[in-house]
Amino acid sequence: MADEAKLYGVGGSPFVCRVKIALNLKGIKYEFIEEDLSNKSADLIKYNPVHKKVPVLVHNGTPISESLVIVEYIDDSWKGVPILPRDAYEKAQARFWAKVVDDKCLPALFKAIGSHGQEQAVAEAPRETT
Ligand SMILES: N[C@@H](CCC(=O)N[C@@H](CS)C(=O)NCC(=O)O)C(=O)O
Repeated sequence: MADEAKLYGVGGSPFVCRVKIALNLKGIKYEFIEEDLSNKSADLIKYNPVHKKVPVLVHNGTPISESLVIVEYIDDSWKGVPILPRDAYEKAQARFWAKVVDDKCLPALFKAIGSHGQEQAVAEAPRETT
């Protein structure tokens, strides 16, 4: 049976983009289904009932949610260019830095982009982390 892959996403999302890069690195053909996040589809809610967020990859009818989980799933399920290191320590490091990006970098970026005036100046200013 040929693999069927569908990606539910939106344009401009770094989380969706991450999954598209993984799919492209592996050379996987997939159907992209554009979601309207102000009017989420019944499929999105069915496939990701916990968070109701994109991206969701549906592989042969089975849904996988959360971009980093999806990237690992793609790496484990398809041969070709490896995405994550095979060495356990190096893989742990890669997961650590991916989590830093999600927990620290992206929220700061979204705040800087989504605010104005003084709030934006504060969000953009470099600061010490403790
Ligand atoms: N931790 C999630 C974040 C996904 C996420 O925040 N997706 C946004 C689009 S960029 C979304 O679906 N938002 C809809 C909502 O919050 O209701 C992941 O890595 O997949």
